[in-house]
Amino acid sequence: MASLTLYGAEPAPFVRKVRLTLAFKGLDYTQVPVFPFSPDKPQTFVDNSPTGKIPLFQIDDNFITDSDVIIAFLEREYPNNSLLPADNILAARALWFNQYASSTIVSSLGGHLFVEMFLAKAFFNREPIQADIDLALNEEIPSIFTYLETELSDDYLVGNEFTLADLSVGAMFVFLKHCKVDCDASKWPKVAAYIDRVHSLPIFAKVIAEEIAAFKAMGVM
Ligand SMILES: N[C@@H](CCC(=O)N[C@@H](CS)C(=O)NCC(=O)O)C(=O)O
Repeated sequence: MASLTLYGAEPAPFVRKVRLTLAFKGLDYTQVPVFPFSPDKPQTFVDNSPTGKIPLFQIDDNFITDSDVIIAFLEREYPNNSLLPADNILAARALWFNQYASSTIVSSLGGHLFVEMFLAKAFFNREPIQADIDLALNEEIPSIFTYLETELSDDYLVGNEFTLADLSVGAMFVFLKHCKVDCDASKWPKVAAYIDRVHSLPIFAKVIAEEIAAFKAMGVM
C-alpha cells in the first residue's frame, strides 16, 4: 500500500473534496495542515506545489495537485467504490455537477458567503463585504437551489446512486451548514431533503464534525 499524504487545511473546499474521496474509498492517509496565505508553509509543500494552492497530494515520492486531478488519480488507482457510473452519459452528468460545484457553487457559498461571514476578519483582517453576503443569500443561492430542484428526481443527482456529483455538490453545501443557512423546504423540497440526506452520510457527518472542531480550535467560529 502506497503512503498517501494530503497537504491542505480546513476550511478549503477543494481539500474537503479530496478528504471525502479518501473517506469514501476507505483509504488511510496523513494530513499535513497547510494554509496557502500563511508565510509558514512546510518546505515539502513549497518545493512541490506548482501554484501554491491547496490541496497538494503525495503518493510515496510523487506529487500531484488540483482536487480534480487527485480525485481522477484515486479513481484509477483505487477503482473499488467508484465515484463515476459505468455508463458514459451518466459519468458525464456526474462530471458536470462536479464542475458546477467547483465553479458556480463554490464562488457563491465559499467566496461570497463563508469567506465574508467567517474569514474576512479572522484570516484577512478586514471588515466583511455585506453586499457579497446579500448577493449570495438573495440571488445566487436561490438560483442554485432552483436549478438543482429541477435536476433532482431521485435520492441522488445521477442514476440514483452516490457519485462524484453528490460528493462535490454536498462538499460545497457544507458551507451552508457552517453559515447556518437552511434550504427552505417549502420552496425547494427536493433540495432540502437532498442536503439532509447527503450530509447524514457517515463520510459527510465525520468531515463536518471535524471541520467544526478545527474552526473552533482556530477561533474562527
Ligand atoms: N482547481 C484547484 C483550486 C484550488 C484552490 O483554489 N485552492 C485555494 C483554497 S480553496 C487556494 O489554495 N488558494 C490560494 C491561492 O489562490 O493562492 C483545485 O481544485 O484544487
